[in-house]
Amino acid sequence: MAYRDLRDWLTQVEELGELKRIQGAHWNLEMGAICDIMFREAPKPVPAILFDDIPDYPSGYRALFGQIGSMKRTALTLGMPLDYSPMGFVKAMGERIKNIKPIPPQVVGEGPVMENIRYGDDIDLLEFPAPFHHELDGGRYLGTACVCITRDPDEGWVNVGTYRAMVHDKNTLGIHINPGKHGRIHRDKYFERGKPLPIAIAMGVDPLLWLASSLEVPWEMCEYDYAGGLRGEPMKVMTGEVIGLPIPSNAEIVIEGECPPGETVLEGPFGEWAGYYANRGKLPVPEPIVRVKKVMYRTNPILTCSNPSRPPHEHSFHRSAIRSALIWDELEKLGVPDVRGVWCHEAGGSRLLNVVSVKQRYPGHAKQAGVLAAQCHSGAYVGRYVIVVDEDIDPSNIYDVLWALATRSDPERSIDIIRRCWSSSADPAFHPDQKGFNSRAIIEACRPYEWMGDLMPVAETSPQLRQKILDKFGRSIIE
Ligand SMILES: Cc1cc2nc3c(=O)[nH]c(=O)nc-3n(C[C@H](O)[C@H](O)[C@H](O)COP(=O)(O)O)c2cc1C
Ligand SMILES: [Mn+2]
Repeated sequence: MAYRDLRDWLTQVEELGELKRIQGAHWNLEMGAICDIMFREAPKPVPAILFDDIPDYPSGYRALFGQIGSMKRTALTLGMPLDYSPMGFVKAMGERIKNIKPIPPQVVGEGPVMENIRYGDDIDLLEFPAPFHHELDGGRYLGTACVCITRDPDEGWVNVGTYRAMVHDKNTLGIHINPGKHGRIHRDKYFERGKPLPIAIAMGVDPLLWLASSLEVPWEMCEYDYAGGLRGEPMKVMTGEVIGLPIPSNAEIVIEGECPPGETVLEGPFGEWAGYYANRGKLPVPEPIVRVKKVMYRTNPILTCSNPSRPPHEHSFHRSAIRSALIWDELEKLGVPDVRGVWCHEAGGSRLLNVVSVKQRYPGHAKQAGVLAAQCHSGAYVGRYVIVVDEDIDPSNIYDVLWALATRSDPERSIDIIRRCWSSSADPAFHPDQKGFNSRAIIEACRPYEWMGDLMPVAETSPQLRQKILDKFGRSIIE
């Protein structure tokens, strides 16, 4: 059943047995470390973790980590059946994306987020238990599992993107938006005119909106409309009093403010999704400031947090699964036939190591799939390797992918490099002074198309013989 807001979603997650409540963990390192340790060491599915009784904060002021960190929670968020294999989910999600009809948000006059309102001197961003996530971080982060709302000053459309925000003092944040991100292009357009960027930042939003805001939804497509399309009913928004932009009326916390051009504060370092402090290592970086003018929050707010670190981390799985579906959808829309699967491996931070499987139909088909997977919008940002495999390889099965790579490719014949592609300060393979571009390897780990009539058979038991053996000797030989 569709949920109404984060609190309703949490009730359903608890019924699924996927919510762990922890009392007394400190905002300073303990919450982040618990999340990091659990997502790498606890048996799967790792539950969402709701921290309460956080030292220095009133009981009831909670922090939620690991929100969408399992198959069931990903599917629940999207209103899909809860039990899929990874590839089964990617296929089903692909169907949803293919048929999506964006639905604009419904504007309402009020919402639960208005329960508490602060202006001016009464604002204190550390009223919320913003975590100090990892040991080498440079500060406390209010915005990680957040959504940032901006408007394009030329074209008028609204973007909702997840960009991290570090608390600088009681009413200012430093915000890190990478080049090419939609909110960054909006900000650059305001700054080019010498004008401040109006911005809202919300935490504890409908998990589906958070999911949409952190994905590569196309340019000019508002993530409110996209999330509404995925849900089949509109998101609820109010018009922000200070900035005039739509803000989620059922969020836990909403901040309105502006980024004035030319004003920066030191931001970071912050442990990032690829598993490193890649931006400038141990050093903070000057980033534009957000001056906060108004804060609204629900009574006993839940601050949603996300703790990227060495993978697998809390959002590895859902980002791999959903980005795989997005890339697959784009390949089909670009006219690539017979794509049989896509998987963005968690070990690559769900971006750096992507595998596409195709049933080769013509010479050059595999290369076309690989190059487009590396450059379509969902795959273009900080990719590195795209491995193309045949249809008998499950791209999410890393052993089979490595088998195909080791046995069906020859480096000289099979690897092409595309230079000067869209990278990021988060690309750990580049020195801080050399960030910006990276290259891509397209690796054809398929059997060469020209051999198709003359394939070397795979040395494995046929399905028919396998069945006979299992019938005769019982499944106990494999279970
Ligand atoms: C937890 C989390 C934190 C993120 N932090 C940032 C960030 O600080 N800066 C950034 O540019 N992208 C960040 N991203 C990635 C963007 O949210 C993602 O690329 C999204 O597509 C951006 O929206 P846009 O396409 O509308 O720009 C983060 C994603 C997640 C899941
Ligand atoms: Mn966008």
